[in-house]
Amino acid sequence: MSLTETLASHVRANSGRPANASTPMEVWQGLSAAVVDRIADNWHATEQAYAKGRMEHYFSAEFLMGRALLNNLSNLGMVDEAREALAAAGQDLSVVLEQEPDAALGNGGLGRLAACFLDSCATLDLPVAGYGILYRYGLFKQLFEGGFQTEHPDPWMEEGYPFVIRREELQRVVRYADLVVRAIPYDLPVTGYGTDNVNTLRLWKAEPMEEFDYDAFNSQRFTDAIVDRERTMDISRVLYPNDTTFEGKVLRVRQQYFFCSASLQSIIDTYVAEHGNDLTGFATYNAIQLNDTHPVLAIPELMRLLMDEHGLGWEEAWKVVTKTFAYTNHTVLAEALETWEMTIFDRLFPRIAEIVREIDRRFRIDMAERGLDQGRIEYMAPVSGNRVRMAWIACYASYSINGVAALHTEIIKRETLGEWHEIWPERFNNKTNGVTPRRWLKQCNPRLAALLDEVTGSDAWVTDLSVLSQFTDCADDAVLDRLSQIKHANKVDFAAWVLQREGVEIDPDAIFDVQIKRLHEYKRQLLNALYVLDLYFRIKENPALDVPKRVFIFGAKAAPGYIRAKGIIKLINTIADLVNGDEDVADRIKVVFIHNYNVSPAEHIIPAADVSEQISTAGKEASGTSNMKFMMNGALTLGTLDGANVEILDAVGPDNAYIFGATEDELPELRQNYDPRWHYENVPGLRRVLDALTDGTLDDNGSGWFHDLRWSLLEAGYEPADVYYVLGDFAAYREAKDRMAADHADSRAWARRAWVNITKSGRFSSDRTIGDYAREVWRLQATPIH
Ligand code: 26Q
Repeated sequence: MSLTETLASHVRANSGRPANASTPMEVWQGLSAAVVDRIADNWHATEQAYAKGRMEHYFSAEFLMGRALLNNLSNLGMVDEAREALAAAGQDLSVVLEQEPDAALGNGGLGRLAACFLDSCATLDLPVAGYGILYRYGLFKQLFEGGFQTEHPDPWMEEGYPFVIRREELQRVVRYADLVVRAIPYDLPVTGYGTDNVNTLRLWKAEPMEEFDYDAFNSQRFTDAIVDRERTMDISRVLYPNDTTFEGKVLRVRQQYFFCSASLQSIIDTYVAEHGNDLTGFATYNAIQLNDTHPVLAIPELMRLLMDEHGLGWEEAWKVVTKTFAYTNHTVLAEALETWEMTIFDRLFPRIAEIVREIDRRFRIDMAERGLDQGRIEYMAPVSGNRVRMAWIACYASYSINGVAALHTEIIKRETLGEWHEIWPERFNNKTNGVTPRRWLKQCNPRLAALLDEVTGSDAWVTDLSVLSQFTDCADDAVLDRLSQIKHANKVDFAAWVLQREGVEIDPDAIFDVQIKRLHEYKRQLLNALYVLDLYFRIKENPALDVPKRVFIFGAKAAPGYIRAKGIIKLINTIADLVNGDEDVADRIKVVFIHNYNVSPAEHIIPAADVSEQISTAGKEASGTSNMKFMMNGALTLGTLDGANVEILDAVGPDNAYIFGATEDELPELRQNYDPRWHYENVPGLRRVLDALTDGTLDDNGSGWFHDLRWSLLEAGYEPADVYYVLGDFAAYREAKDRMAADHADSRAWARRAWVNITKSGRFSSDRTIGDYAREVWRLQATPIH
């Protein structure tokens, strides 16, 4: 059947009207249903084919998927067909696509990485499934009220979401000491580019065992009838919005156990159906990747299922477990490490608590036999001081432990997980992150994609981005001028989008300087803000100052409880008001804070960027992934030697990136004698901007937050001041950023550097990353269904 026909019938079924009389939202629903219709048979065939062989299961509390429709149309080669089918019904594809809500089931980098990985696994025909939670509310919606962030619920699938299929027949029961719940799987199809395989993301929803407790109701206990039902629904109600500081909330650990237990039961069922009841061969057919420590409860839970439900002894079960799990670490921040109070485990799942204690007991014996001293054993023990340490359990039970960029892996080997590396160096490996070139180049930047097709003579780059490196040197002036025109056209589109969305007018001829990522002190949005304020004062002081036109673009959500991060948001909004409202600088600088930054806004912002801000304190950003997206779209990096920036610099060479600031190996010594006050008094511009925080120039509406920001940099009480070295790096940052802006005037030379970045971005494709995981960690074979 033609798409025009299936589309018409799906829209009709959905709206009760013909397509030309339906709303764009109804047409989005109908077209999405038509896509699922188109892939259904292949999806089923893929599920069957994978069940027979070895599979990898990607366990993650977060999948930041963004929108699905364009991605699926593009992967299936259906974009033109869809555009025509809609046109025939008087509907515009781009309008319809903008109806779709983002599936924001993640906070930031870790969740989006999981989504890019799923795309690459499907594209590479790899037997991989994702497992997580179907949060009813994704990451909060961010609004600004008087420059302050406010948070609002995101009921993203309330109007219906055609890409998710409830698998009633595959439901499982998850038991807590105080609550027994049903876990219902909702499957999302994951298409790949140019393949018939359709992989699966399985998201679990918690539902009450019985829709309603009639006993309680009949005996007049009306609230009791509702309470347990609500307690159950709470489990998959909302994504926790903090991404850097651990918070030991009972509901959070309930969520973790919920999806781990349900997913393992589902995997075991498939194993039993194919290979019978003897689970000793489980690890031959299954491997599980733990996306950080959030799913580490899967380790004791698999022990429980193997021993209590499938009759294995401890040693047998442990042998299976230690051949099954692989662990990815995403952070070196101490405050992010998950440790849970043992009493919470005792109260929620006593059998898991018992198994964790037994893991701990055997660990201590094992280590004593290896000759480790008591202090060292206590430091590494899975349970200590009545707390369960999830990272230590992961290290002890996993056959592979990896970091997410070369520098990050060296740091975890040396510091964060140093003790484990000493005992098991062979478990450690690096897997530098990547991003999918389908979403982050082909779909979001069709103009550049067309140029790449033309220059390379085919679209092979879409599934093998490394081919671009053969074309680094073949860009003549004609190609470079085309590249400049493409960037300009993208900036025109983006300016219209910003005007409509934020009410701010920006000039596409200005340099677009962008920092988009979660708000955290270590990411140093404050350093960027101080630069903008300093530049403003420089222009005010000397109106004749010869500086190129600039637009400073920010996008960031702060965790709702992270007050200092919220202070930085308020500060940037206040600087934006000051700068944008001042006639003296109006045609020189503008500041835009894009509210509610998410995957879809990123797809508008990144293709229009000239400068990619990657300015974290060296050693703190595990990898970063927006740095890769910008590079692919021809923005130049302004960054520190941190995370994957190191490898980006290595790929493009020092002439094609702007690197500044203290390095990770210099910082310990620099910190010894660090005196932020000295910088305040001696570094040009610093005193003026820091004083502006508190002298009435900038108004924090009585919150005291600007005072706190200044204090954190200069005094900070008992703590050392300015732990993220903002003032220490200010002069180097200002120099590099000024130089970069001046360099932009030579548009040919700039375009050449952009071209180098684009063509050298191959190793930052998630296809490369996933190829490495599949070969070196998962030992997986491609399994094409046709
Ligand atoms: C933990 C416990 C309780 C509640 C929340 C959390 C939690 C949730 C999310 C802790 C951490 C996260 C997310 C971390 C994250 O996104 N890390 C980023 O991962 C990227 C992919 O590897 C890297 O590129 C970034 O450098 C890293 O910051």
